[in-house]
Amino acid sequence: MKKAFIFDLDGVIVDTAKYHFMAWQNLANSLGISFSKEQNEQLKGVSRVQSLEKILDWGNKTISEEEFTRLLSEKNEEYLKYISKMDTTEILPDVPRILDYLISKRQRIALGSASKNARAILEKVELYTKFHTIVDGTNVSKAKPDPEVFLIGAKELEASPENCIVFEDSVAGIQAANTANMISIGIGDKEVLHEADYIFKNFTEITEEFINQLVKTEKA
Ligand code: B16
Ligand code: MG
Repeated sequence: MKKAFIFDLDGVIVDTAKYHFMAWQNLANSLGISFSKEQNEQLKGVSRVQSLEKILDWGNKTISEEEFTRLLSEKNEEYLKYISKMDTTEILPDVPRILDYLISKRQRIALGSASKNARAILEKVELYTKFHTIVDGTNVSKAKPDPEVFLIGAKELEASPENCIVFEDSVAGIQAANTANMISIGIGDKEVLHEADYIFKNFTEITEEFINQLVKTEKA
């Protein structure tokens, strides 16, 4: 029974939401649209294109296709400037402990992220080599809550969906894992992520015993 452990990136491995926020806020302000931290929450796990669509919608703004493409690349350029300064100190608590424990137990590990910058971020925080496969925004055509990103990860790790365990911080990501019939583990607020099979505030709460139990369990 081959297991696969699939990790989301933003909000699970690193907190890049703050950088997305700064870049989207500058873009929104340049268009005369106000953009709050609460609205940024709604962009977690959402693709770049859909994020801009939402911001324009909130500001009641219509723009040309050309302008849309230009704004997308402007936002990404600013975001890339922020992530170019990232280092290992930005890894969320106990993520390396869990990854190293899984590796010591010969478990297979995938990244399942909506971000097209996932590979660059993993390189910056020196975690790239911990993953057997990386599925990101460059590999998928359908965004979470569609399960495509996790199903590709499962296929690449040769595990059936019921033998996959997904770590996610977004509601859309938990729904994607559940739709795929995978075990979903919410990282964050239990009120927000109540649809998950298990919920933890962060990885410091996850014990080796719990991981051992996951290695043995199959989704009913
Ligand atoms: P990019 P995840 C997501 O990452 C972010 O949560 C979301 O806010 C962002 O818009 C999306 O990646 C696309 O990112 O602009 O870098 O392609 O949580 O799926 O790891
Ligand atoms: Mg996320």
